[in-house]
Amino acid sequence: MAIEKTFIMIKPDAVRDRKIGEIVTRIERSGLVIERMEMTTLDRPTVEEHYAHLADKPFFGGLCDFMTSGPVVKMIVSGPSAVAKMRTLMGATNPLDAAPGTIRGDFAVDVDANVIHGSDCVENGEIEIKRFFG
Ligand code: RTP
Repeated sequence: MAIEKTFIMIKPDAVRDRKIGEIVTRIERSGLVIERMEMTTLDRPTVEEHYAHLADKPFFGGLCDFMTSGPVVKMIVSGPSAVAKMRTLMGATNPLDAAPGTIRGDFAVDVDANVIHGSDCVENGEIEIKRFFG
């Protein structure tokens, strides 16, 4: 299995709800490696760029408000098939569809505030790591 890097972000709702520790524990327990981790508050242009593929959606403004509403924890996570492994750990985008035992299944109830972001492919992971870590 190829060793990959993926970009992970604990969103402002989970930071506010003091879930950082539990989420980090799940990532480490999975066998993946946290290579970098930093708490920061995102600026709006960076969030708008990150979610540019959703710019025409009615929820885009609210999504950008939410993502800039407080600190996030950004990470570079690596390991065998790290992109898919993290997507499995995270669960479905909509917490109503996320299985119990997944991060969103256990900690999120609303698609507008769904606790965690993870890159959807290796190429986007590279772009996102550059965008958020420079
Ligand atoms: P993410 O980027 O946060 O990991 O989410 P994703 O790839 O699983 O899903 P994406 O389609 O890129 O959506 C990004 C974020 O937009 C919010 N969303 N809200 N109200 C809605 O119907 C809706 N749909 C998507 C979610 O917060 C989602 O994580």
